[in-house]
Amino acid sequence: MKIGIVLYPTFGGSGVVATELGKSLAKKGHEIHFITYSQPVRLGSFQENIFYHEVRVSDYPLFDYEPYETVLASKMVDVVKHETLDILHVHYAIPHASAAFMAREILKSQGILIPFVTTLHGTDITLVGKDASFEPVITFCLNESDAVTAVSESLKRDTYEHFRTTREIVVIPNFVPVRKKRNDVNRDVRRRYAKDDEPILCHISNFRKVKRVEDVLHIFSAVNKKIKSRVLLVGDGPERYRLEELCRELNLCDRVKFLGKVRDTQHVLEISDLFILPSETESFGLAALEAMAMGVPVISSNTGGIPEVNIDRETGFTSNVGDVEDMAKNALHILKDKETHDAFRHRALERSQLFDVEQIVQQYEELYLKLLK
Ligand code: GMT
Repeated sequence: MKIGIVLYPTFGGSGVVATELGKSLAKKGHEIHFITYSQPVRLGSFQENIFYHEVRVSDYPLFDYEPYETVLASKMVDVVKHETLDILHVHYAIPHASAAFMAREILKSQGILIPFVTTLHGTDITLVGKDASFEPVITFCLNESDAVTAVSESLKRDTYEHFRTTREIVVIPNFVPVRKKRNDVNRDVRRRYAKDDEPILCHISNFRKVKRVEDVLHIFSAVNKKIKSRVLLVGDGPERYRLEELCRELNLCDRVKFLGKVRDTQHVLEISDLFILPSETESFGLAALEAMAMGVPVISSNTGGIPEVNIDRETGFTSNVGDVEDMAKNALHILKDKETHDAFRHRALERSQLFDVEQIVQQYEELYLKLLK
């Protein structure tokens, strides 16, 4: 098949999922055309069957806001026509599904029929979706998509709760490349961040308020009082300055490392002992799944789709949002001895295998084929 994938190209989970999906489909022989405004972060170097079409919005002096959605729709029309695509798969309802709707209708008027699949990732539904001004557009796009998928059961429920749609929503969870066993830890690399007997806690996000990264520091502070440890914070975003301030207030600067944005997070996870995800809301929690796939147990909140990924007392622990005391207690429980830690590591790795990229990508393939029939 020739598949157009429209995505946000950033470090965010939806961009990662869309890019990894395209890469896997390309390896299976499909021709993949990424359509977005800059090179997707996880795309990497030259790969067979992969093409990237950049959407360029000119700076018109007349407009206060660049008409990205319109330019994107025109680009989709162009790529579908000239690359003879079979299907479009857009990640995020706004503005990608509305642009896809426009493109599909333009193409229809020219005698070209192409279906589009919309995948919901969360923020469009749970946060932006609650902003009433977007509701009519999102509802319309859901109803007009040829198929709608959501990355968790929780997101599917939220969508039905907030939007007046009767459209069937198929849950296709996010995925990871799975491993049978943990990668060997590069001791030299690890020693740059911690002594051998100091556990490394890790958090990866875009440092938005919804991620509650301050909680990570409070949890770490409590853990560090009992077991001398370190924390690696990966990512960047609006909360970064506040977090740096908090480190100073808690007197933890020498134990907290801000690594900034990291493209290939698996190397950080390789040397980590515990992953912390205390989010206010999370439709899935891809970062937690990526940690589990590296054999890193997860301490998380129990919100949204996280409990579909991180199983309480099995692959880590889940607590109420904001209950940093409970999260710290649970972290200490996992780290209390090697045997307990290894058991959690093992179960985290094992559970991640249910989200095997090979199997999940096949579900998308089957969905495309069904629509093309
Ligand atoms: O979490 C973010 O801020 C990024 C956001 C995105 O759109 O890239 O992530 C959403 O999609 C991910 C991939 O499906 C999910 O794993 C995240 O849970 C979801 N984020 C939220 O729901 C807040």
